[in-house]
Amino acid sequence: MLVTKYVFQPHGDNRGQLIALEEFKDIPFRIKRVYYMYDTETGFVRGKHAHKKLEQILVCIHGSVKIKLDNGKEQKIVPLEKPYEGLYVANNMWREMYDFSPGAVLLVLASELYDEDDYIRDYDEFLDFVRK
Ligand code: T46
Repeated sequence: MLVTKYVFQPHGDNRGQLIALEEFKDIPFRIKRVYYMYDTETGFVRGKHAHKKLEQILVCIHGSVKIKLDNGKEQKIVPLEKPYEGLYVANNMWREMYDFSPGAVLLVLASELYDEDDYIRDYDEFLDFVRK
């Protein structure tokens, strides 16, 4: 299973670092939505679903988190712990986010607006969907 991690270019100087993300340049799709999660306690698992159409880039801009990706055939665990790294998550991919460090902030750049109909929240339904 191919895992695509982007390494973004920091614009650093003696004041610190700055990362800018532009659609179709740094991000391979039009960014229609940005959301982020914080205050997720270690021990909780988020996600546990797939999307039929949505593509995303996940960036842990503070702290660390682990992402489990599952395409129905293979699984990979990808640690995100650098604010300049972005994990591409394609459609038809089951994802789980866990092991959030205290204070972790996970930023998500999404190719679509929020649409509950795009979610597959049942794992067996996901397996049927990807095997069709
Ligand atoms: C994903 C992973 C990485 C909204 O109202 N608008 C939004 O854009 C989003 C993302 C969520 N919500 C509401 C829906 C729920 O009532 O926020 C609540 C929490 O959402 P959810 O339980 O889906 O959050 P996660 O962390 O399990 O999953 C989220 C995204 O939903 C999902 O698309 O890929 O992050």
